[in-house]
Amino acid sequence: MDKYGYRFSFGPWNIHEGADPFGPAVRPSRTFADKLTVYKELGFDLVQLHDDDAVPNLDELSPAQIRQTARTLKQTLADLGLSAEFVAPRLWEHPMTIDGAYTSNDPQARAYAIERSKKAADIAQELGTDLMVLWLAREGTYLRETKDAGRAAHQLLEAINTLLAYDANLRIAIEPKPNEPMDLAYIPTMGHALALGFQADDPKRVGVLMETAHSLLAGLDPADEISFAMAFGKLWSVHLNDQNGLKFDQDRSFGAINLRTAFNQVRVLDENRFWEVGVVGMDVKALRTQPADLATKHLRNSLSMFLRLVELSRSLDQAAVAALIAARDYEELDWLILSHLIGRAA
Ligand code: 3MF
Ligand code: MG
Repeated sequence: MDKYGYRFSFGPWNIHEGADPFGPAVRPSRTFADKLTVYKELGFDLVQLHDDDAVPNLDELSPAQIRQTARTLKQTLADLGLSAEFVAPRLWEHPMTIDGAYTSNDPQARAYAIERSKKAADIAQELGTDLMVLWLAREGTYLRETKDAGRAAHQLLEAINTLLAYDANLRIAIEPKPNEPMDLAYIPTMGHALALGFQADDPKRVGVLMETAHSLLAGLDPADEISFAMAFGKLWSVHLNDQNGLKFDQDRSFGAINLRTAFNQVRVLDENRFWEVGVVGMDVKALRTQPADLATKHLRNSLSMFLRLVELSRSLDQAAVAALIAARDYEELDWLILSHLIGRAA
């Protein structure tokens, strides 16, 4: 925990080999165990996990074996002073999920997705976290005519209700994203995710995770997405990162591209006391050019940027801001904020 009470997390996928669609890995793989050793060094206390990060090859294991492996991991994490923030079912790599999971046209694929998600819930329970994150990767279409978006909404709702009934303590945070890997994703924004959650059988247990890059790809302001979810007590996690315009999902270090947007995300998180309700997750990737022994600096940079922006948010001259708002002198307010961000007097 930092001096402001925030706790930080990232996932093992955030230390990666640098492969992209046009080239292979450029850094050697680090084992999961090895990755776990860097968390504390970098100031992180919690680990975000896909179900198969926690329990490799879970499709080949019995429910009892899955639970046993998860229990062992819980101890491994505890020995390092770490705990799990959430478990996310990985519903986008298995052949059964090629054309969607909960919204696949194939009933067998839909059944696979539900069974797999139940296993993820078991893993979360064994790891001592009640939070499941649903990134709905392949729930969408490459071709609009292939699925019915209304039917898909009901299929997604049904899947969420099934999971809520399966585990009475489970909370589900939907992580919206408008595209990639699909051309058009269902549940592209916070608004879609919240609407779905409010329709669930137990709406209190459905919330959201806001990822900066995903909001930017949807053409939305990440700070407003945060505020909208927090207005209803629904923001349970974040994936802070950054994104340079409308292209592939870049997962750049937090604040590296849109510094003022980063400031505003931190400002609204801090004003709404996010440290009391959730963990600050970073979903960032090192640049492909980064040498292997220096390939955790994106995590360090993102966490340090968050803390520096908390400092800037709290040291903003609130009386001056209020006076400029009252005078409707927004140009002067613009200058005040920019000067504050670059550390100069207005
Ligand atoms: C994709 C993502 C994912 C999710 C992760 C946990 C691999 O754009 O952001 O990262 O964050 O699956 O939900
Ligand atoms: Mg993410």
